[in-house]
Amino acid sequence: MAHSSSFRVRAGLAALGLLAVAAAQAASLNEPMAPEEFSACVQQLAGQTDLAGRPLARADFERIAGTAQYDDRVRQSLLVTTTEPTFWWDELAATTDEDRVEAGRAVLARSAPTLDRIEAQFGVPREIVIAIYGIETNFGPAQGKIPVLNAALSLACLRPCPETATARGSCSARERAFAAVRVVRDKRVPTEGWQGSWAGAFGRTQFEPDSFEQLAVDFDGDGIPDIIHSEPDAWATAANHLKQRGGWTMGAPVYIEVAIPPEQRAEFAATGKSIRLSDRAKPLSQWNAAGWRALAGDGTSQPLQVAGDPEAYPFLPVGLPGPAFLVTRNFDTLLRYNRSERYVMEVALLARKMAGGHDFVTPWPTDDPGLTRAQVHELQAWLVQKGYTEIVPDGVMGRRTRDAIEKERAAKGLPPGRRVGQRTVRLLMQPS
Ligand SMILES: [Ca+2]
Repeated sequence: MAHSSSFRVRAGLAALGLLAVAAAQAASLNEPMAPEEFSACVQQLAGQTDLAGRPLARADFERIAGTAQYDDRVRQSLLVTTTEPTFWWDELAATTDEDRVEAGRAVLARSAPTLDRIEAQFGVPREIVIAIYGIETNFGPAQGKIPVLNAALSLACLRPCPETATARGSCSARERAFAAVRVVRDKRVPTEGWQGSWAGAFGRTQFEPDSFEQLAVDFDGDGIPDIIHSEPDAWATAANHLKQRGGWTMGAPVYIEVAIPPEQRAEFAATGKSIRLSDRAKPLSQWNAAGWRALAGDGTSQPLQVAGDPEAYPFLPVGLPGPAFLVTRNFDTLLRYNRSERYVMEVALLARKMAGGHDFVTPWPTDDPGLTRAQVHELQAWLVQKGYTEIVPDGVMGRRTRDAIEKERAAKGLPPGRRVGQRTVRLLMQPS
């Protein structure tokens, strides 16, 4: 739900609802927070425990939060999210690459009995649960390395609540910090080594402390909801989130890629922004009657027919030209899990590929499509050989990799930029 890689940074930011204010506040992120400033902020938060959404004694907050330290990685991650542009085609290429599809299929195969029970109890498809697992932590190992208490408090101090947020539970960053303290108070996480993402999400499915408090489930039967060590607990907790916050319609797809009738295409012409018209929801049969068609894997148009005739509405990630979709209420449910449209489509596409389905048919409006993680890894190894020894090849397009790309593009006489795709990576790595 909130993470540390370049994709995850973006997802975390969206989850925090900070995108709108990020640009305006970026200036305040230019310097690390001084230790005394952090202490003063923690003291101020201590005086606000009566604003917590769930009870928290000031003494408990002071005792536990008093041990927290400012972590500058939180500021640096926030800064990247405000300055580093990202693209749908890059992120989908990495998050739904063949390696992740294969790894996901292996998890599905080895855990069928547990996933049978999760499907039955929560009414959520196993591919969706395992896609979340794959994207959040690469199926377990990438749970984050920042102490959660430090992350939650640093974030609350770097992103202070508006003075108008005086209702209980009214400010998400503050609430996350309070929840992190309560989770420690209630001994629901390890006292040593409780680590997660820069945005305070932790465990195999990256729950923020407040969601964890409300939704964590014990599913391996030891009586303890443990999303850090237990796969069944982490999966059931993710499924429980989807069930409680929106629910799932089994049999309804998250999205259907569509062909829009030519005479209706004008209003979707490219704006560079996503177009999501949730107030236009109507049954698929009515879209079909209006001339909209599903796009099959071979690019042919098919009638819009799904059992139960679910309601759907238009969603165009980048406008036209570009892929166009009708999305269902299942899309909205995933959006409540992580408030990022891109995250939702990543989960849905990865789930579909794991089930044997195909990628989007309509090309993205770029002549330089995104790289898989294996390709990013190869590029990083090449950059290390070129002398960029600060880069650790991990398949993730982070800030250092982008810094090196910027320099290498200039050296090769390519137009300035901090990204490469399938076409430019070949130009870059060509022997000169
Ligand atoms: Ca358990």
